[in-house]
Amino acid sequence: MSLPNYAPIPELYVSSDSAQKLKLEAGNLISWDLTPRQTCDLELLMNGGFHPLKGFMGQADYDGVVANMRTADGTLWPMPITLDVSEAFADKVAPGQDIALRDQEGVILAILSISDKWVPNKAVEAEKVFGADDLAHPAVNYLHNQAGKVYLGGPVIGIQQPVHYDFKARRDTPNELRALFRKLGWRKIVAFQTRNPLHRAHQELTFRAAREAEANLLIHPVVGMTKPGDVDHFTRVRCYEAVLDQYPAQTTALSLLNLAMRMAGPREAVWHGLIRKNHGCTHMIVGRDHAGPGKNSQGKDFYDPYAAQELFAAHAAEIGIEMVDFKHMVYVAEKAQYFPANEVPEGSTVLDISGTELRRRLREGLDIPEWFSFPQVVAELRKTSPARSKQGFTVFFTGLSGSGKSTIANALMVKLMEMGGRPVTLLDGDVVRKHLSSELGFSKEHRDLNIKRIGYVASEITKNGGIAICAPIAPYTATRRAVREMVEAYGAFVETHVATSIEECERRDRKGLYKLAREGKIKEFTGISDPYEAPTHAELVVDTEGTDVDHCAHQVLLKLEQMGLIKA
Ligand code: PPS
Repeated sequence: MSLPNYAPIPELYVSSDSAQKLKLEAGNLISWDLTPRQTCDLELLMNGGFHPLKGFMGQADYDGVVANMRTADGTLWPMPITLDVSEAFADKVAPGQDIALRDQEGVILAILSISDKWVPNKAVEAEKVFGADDLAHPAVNYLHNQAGKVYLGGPVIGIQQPVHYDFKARRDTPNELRALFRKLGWRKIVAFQTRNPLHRAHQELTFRAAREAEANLLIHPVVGMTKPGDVDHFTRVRCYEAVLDQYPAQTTALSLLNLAMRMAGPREAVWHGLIRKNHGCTHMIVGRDHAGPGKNSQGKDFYDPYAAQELFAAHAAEIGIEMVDFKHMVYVAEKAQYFPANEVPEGSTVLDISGTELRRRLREGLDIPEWFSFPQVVAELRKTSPARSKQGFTVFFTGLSGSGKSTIANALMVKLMEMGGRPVTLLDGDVVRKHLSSELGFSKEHRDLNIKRIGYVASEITKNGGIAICAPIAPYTATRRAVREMVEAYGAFVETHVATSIEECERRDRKGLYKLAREGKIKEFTGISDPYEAPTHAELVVDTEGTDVDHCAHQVLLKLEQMGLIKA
């Protein structure tokens, strides 16, 4: 079981001559523009990373995988790999038809011969695959709020790999890695899957894991899609490259995997095992809470921390790869050395810094000791995560029309400008609708589009170190969450609910719109004839009834100070 298979794995690509021909012919086909996640999935389907899958799953395979982790022919495969599309697109195509799959720049990557088209039961998929139909799980949120309503399945003909301009030399297909292992004569290869920067404890544990298994080590980080809020892959790869020098020469390789993770814990661990097997590895390190999604909406862990190891162990023979247990490594001060937590000499001082503590220290610009991480890694992290008081951020006001959002936002803007230091941009509801969204109305679809545009601009401002203040109604929770995810990739998102009641807004009726809405002269009016989903997890709630604007703006400033975003 633990001998590598150097022989090439089947890919789904056609020859380059056929690819040229197909590309021309595919110009006449209906095209689907792949989402970033689908592009990741397609890349691994085509290059054999998802072997033995031959395309996006049809309904029988999907049903089997959802129900019991097996495709229709009984093959172990724990994760649905599906092509989700909108209803409008699904209406235009039918089984038996070929469609072109294009990347976001319009390049044709593959042809899908549609064999199945169906509407999945997403609640069942969430329960079975992710363990709970709970939107706090990033993949469940994706399933309900981002994925299309209809699935298409069928075999894929690969035309070309998705183009990557970054870290080209560090990306390898399964066959390229197999060839490399053969060339180097590596017979046992232990893979380390990660979505985080490596610190000294990781270096120690991977080194030990490889030594115990008498294997070489493949550091195989995911650079496709990880958990929202993770350190971006550009920074991480620079960190991995720095850590690579810490291993004995010729023992360790680094290769980037363009996988879109689902954070599905136990099922994800089995999936990662199959993917590593396809990449020629013989062992994989599975840790505590492998690919864990964080807490559920009740504040509890989604999975038992050892469930991933158990499920992997139960299927190890079938996966064809051995599991190496992750040892929790801690630093023992007296010995100036790392030890597995269960081998610490009695009476010694154990030092450890949790992920949360590390983020706090980075945020606040505090010391990160050398025993914890490598100076180059810390320097890279500091470059991309400057102290919070130097980062960009977004204050996102939400509330009914006339609740006072714009007034507070304006007051906040001038106060922040008075303080100086960072450029401030106000994206007020009305102003945005005049410039960015002049063609949009107030249907759910148009409102969502409007908010996503605001979110996009705010995330760009945040990324570039500025302050974005947004003040739309933004009535839908899922859309606000999507904006949060966009912004949090670069800085803090401070959702502020201006919680003025509908009665008070209507009483004020500054623009006379409530009256018109009551008379039916304005349709789909928020709070009257259209929904407003009040936030339940906003960073701040301000009440404008009986409080003046200045005080409300001050409350926001205090919150920003408390979050370390501004200095008093
Ligand atoms: S949304 O839902 O977030 O896209 O709305 P937003 O872009 O903030 O626009 C709200 C402003 O448009 C005016 N207006 C309406 N609001 C709600 N519902 C309907 N049907 C509507 N029609 C026009 C209204 O002046 C809102 O301004 P504010 O500043 O919120 O009072």
